[in-house]
Amino acid sequence: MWNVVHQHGGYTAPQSDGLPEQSFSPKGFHAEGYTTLDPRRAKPNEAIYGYTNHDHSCMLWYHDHAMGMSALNVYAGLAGLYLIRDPADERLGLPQGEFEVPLILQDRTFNRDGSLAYTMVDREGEDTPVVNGKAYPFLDVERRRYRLRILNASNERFWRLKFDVDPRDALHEPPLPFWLIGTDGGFRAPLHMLDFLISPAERYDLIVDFSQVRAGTKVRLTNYPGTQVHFPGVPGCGPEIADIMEFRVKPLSGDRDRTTPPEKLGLRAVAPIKPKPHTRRREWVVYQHKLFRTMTLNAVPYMEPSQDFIKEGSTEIWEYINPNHDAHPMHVHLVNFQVLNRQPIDAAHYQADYEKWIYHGRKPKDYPVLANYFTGPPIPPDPDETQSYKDTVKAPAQMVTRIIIQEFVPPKDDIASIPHSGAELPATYIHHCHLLEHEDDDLMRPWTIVGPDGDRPAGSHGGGGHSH
Ligand SMILES: [Cu+2]
Repeated sequence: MWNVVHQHGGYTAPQSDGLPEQSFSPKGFHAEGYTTLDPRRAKPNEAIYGYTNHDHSCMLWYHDHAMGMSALNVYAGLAGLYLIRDPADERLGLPQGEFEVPLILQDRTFNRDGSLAYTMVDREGEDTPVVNGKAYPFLDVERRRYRLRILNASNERFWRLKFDVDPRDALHEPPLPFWLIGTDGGFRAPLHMLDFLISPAERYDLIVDFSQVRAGTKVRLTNYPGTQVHFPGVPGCGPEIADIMEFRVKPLSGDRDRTTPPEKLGLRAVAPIKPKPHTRRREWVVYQHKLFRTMTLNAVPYMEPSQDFIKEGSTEIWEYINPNHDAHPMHVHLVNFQVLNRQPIDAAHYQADYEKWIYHGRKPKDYPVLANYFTGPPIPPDPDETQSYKDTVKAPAQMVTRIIIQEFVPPKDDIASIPHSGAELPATYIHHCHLLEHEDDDLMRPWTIVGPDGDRPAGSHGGGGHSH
């Protein structure tokens, strides 16, 4: 199978980012955009990439990003975690070693012989929860605090997760609250929670205190009843999954728990990025073609060259306009961002007028003015999204979702003294829906960071500058 690896959440130069057009095959065939560092050392069926890593701790992941087949490749298993550590974190008093547990959540369907079935071809959807590659697993835990680092690596499934305890085993009410201490981009101020909605590609870093239940308790990680594959709840995209995994609580072995209680962790609140009156807004319409049902951003196919040129160092507000009936998790390469707000729109009218604009030759005067379609005031982000850095955001149905991205700057230094491993301008990256079948469908577009001398790289015309 053709494939290419993308480090999700990484601060990476374009030539190492694993864009779809950089795909290559086991036999050494290369897509037109194939790149490798140190070409003399790479075999034809290899690519050498350089990752800068961040200067702070966070949980990234890597997965296949091949042109038109990332859904199949990830389903088959091409996904894994990539942890960045900061020595300063040692002093926080977090659960470590066997008490820090990564959990990769996916949904799968199995044939009778145990082999993987890929049902999305028929849009049936997967029926079995798989954690770290195991269906319905269990984990023995002690009566102490654990750090659970959760990634939703499902192709399409949203989960609303909670910890369930039989009321007879509960010592308190509610029995097992937990604290959110980090998201996609790293730590945040601890937030007390009872459940949370996680879309594909999002990460939640949790502290769960199993000393709050008796030994012998079976704590179940479950999906909130009624949570459909596609949030908020359009049935028909796959069976509901209730139970995911079980934690079997045992007595403390050895030392008492010396980790810091979550509310006393020295984690500072992330300062909000404040938009200024002149901060540039950029609209991205999640557009589904009314006849063919294919999906694009701004009704432009992925392979059309970049039309969005962003001055290096600038701050922008991106508005994901979603007139559809379900949510899309939008992922931006290279940058971390903050969720600004969401605002409901008259989706039917917006969609109709947007189509009018397309079918009447995309004249600027026909382009729907977003402000004319608001049906209510902006809504602040959910508590688990505020004051944290994200690389993936839920763009709910019939809403505009606004994110603010500060300082578009690619990593320019060469990595490990390898020539041409740093970014050069113009630097083209992508953003896309992280429902993998949507990404493959075409809900993905390039965008380009350019130097200070203008909107477009020199010599480009009519939206050129898509660097290969
Ligand atoms: Cu989508």
